[in-house]
Amino acid sequence: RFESIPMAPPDPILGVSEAFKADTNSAKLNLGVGAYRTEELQPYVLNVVKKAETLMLERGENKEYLPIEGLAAFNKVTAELLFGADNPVVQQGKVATIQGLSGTGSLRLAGAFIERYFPGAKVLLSSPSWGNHKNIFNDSRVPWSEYRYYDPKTVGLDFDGMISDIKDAPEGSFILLHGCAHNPTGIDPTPEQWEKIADVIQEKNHIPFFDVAYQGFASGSLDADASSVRLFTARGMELFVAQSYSKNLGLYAERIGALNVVSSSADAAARVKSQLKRLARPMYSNPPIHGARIVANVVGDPVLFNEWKEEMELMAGRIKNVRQKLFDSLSAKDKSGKDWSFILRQIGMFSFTGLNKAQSDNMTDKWHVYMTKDGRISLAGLSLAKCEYLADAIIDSFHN
Ligand code: PLP
Ligand code: TYF
Repeated sequence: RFESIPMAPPDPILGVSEAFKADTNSAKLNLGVGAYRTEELQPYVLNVVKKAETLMLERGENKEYLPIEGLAAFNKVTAELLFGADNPVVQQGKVATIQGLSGTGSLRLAGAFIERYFPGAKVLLSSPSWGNHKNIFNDSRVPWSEYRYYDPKTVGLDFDGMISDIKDAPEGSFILLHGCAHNPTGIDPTPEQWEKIADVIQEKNHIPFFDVAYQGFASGSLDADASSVRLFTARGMELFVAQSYSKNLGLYAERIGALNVVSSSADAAARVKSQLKRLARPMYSNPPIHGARIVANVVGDPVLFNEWKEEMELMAGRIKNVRQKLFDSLSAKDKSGKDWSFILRQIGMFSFTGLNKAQSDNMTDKWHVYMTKDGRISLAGLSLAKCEYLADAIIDSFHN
């Protein structure tokens, strides 16, 4: 009976890492997955994470099941980190927070909630968006479509297109927004543009649905990177936020994140939370404890919290340095007169190079540079030492 099961295609992002591993060329570079590497291109475990884990061992904590909604201390600090501890929505108990299986699992839980309580409602995704968004809503049986976002002519935001598509969506749609450091383009709206986005969303009774996977990685400031979400809550809007600690605490494999639902009253928030628990129970029963404890210890402790901010600035700073060096190398080497300044305008872990599929294939086949076929490169996987090589590869591929 299993003979008829067809082979599934590999994940377009995680599949790149598989191909990279199989390549024996010593010049190879993995710029596929958005995972932070040191200048030596090694994975990095944050010092604050090690300290939190030492604390946990010393305390001799047990491995009992968590409640369905996760670790209470985690849920408290994660909502405060996102909205701000003094935010009225937090103070007034209007936020239902449930620990999720990192960003992905939190998005998926939101998908299940939308499917059950907003049947037929559409989710609008940016074009382009993180590839897994489509999979998540497909499997949740939530219809989705796209709004214009990236403008290849300016390598910038198609703001008018975005506004017009959000306006044209059926009333009461869920508008998925990247809270900061848009993946894959690295292009975020300005504060003024966020206000206008909030205006049309309110006009059309849409529901904002933020995906926050890079808090602290866009500007280097946790508060500044949450300003988009806070701007919407300040307007009293009901909304969703999926959070992830994969990148900013380097907890990729711990699968730690949260889904926050802001309601117009504490009563509604309690009911929403009860339904989220009901949805989570048959899917995974309850979430894992280790990452939740790490986050609770780091974010909930003023000393570790400050150390975390320093380490995050270090990570964000290293990415900014390779961004600058890559731009300098491209500008110096490329004789075609092409303007590479878009690289400096993009923020976060990625650069959207504008390389098309054939050119991206050339990067991999000829230069052993592994990247996604949409032309995205992860600068978090690049070192200063490799910038010149990468610039040669990009110039060759562009003019190929
Ligand atoms: N959302 C976006 C935009 C992402 O880039 C990612 C991946 O990093 C995620 C969500 C979810 O990642 P994770 O499930 O590891 O938290
Ligand atoms: O875009 C990225 O590289 C990250 C990592 O199924 C990622 O979001 C990629 C694919 C995936 C989970 C995480």
